[in-house]
Amino acid sequence: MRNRSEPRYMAILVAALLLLQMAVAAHAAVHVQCPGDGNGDADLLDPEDTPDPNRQVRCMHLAAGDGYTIMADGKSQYIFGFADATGMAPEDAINNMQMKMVFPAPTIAVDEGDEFYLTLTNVGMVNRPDLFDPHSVHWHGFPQAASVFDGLPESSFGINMMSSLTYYYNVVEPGTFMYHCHIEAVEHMQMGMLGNLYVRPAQNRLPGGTMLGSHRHANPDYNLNPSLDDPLVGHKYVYNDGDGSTRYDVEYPIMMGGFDPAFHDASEETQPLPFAEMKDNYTTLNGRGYPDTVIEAALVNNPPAPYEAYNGQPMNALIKATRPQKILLRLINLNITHFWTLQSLSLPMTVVGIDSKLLRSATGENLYYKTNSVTLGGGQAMDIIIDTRGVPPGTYFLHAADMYLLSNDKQDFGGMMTEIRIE
Ligand SMILES: [Cu+2]
Repeated sequence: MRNRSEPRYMAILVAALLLLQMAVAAHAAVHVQCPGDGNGDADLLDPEDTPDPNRQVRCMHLAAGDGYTIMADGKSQYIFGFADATGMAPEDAINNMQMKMVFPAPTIAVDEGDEFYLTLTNVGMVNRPDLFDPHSVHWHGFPQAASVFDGLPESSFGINMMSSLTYYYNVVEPGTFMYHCHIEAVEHMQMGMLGNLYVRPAQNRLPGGTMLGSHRHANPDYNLNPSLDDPLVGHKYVYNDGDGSTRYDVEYPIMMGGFDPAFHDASEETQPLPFAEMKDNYTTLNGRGYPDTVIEAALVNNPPAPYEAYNGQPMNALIKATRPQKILLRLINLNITHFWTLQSLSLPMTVVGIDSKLLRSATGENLYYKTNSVTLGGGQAMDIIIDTRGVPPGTYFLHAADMYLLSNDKQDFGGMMTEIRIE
């Protein structure tokens, strides 16, 4: 019997591997899979698109790579992240999206019953060409039936630089979830690969007039034409509650988090990364410290030359309502260093869901509770309703209970705080 480690066999093996690698490299390209999409831009509203009217198909194209944010004290912060490439020709995505990542990642909002095709393109780390990190998308807390699309490096794969993959989600469950890159998770999550994600329930799409217990559901556009039903028109609920008790008027996804400036600086300057010393001295809501949380416009970053400035933080954390509206806060913590406690001292919050589940006992009683503070660990989610009936108009604050967190690194008065403005 021949010894397989003979030099001749090794040479053949190496040659075969090289050939295989070349073949893979030749095919590495951006390919958007989206049924009915005529031009590959993951947007189904173009004239050449032919979406199947019998399927609830929704598509999105995300890019992954690096970029910059600006902290509330003016510090420029290097990040890894995601950005929205939907609507872009696939062949343009890499060039257009390099050094354009945003924080938090683009919010993903889908409906129960959707078939969601999410293309992820890894455009590479422009500022760290020594890194050849793959990226992935992991929907935290979501019952993903196909482990290959779950983004875990142990049971799935990462997307290599200059290539793409389309994840498929059969959106079977409503709730407030979150997503992040799962490759080298501690590093890539601290660096900013985190996003809000939620699924609206099928109950939103019932015909108007349907009785949910004693609650009469309203859905005017469905009653006009079921095929044009917009899940955002008519009554909206957090879950399929069957009794209308989770109905809300306006919704705000809010991500609690933080950045460790020493870790980000070390990553930008190619230093050993201080994992065990990680300390998030910038505390944020939707990626901003107060008072940036209440600026409605996108924040323009200030990256070092030769990079060009862009809107690195399009999302704010300002919460607005007109009485008697009910406000839904879809609160998540995707932070890897802290439990956070958020307080709303003047406005009672009703918790109706925890960790993507309606808060209900096994025998069907609502276990909702009123509170002025909530504490979430990393990976936890809460659905909170604030009822503005009878509330005096004004500006209220939602902020970290730990007072030392109300700072932007060395700058006092800021950090994890936002305003709830009620008219
Ligand atoms: Cu990553």
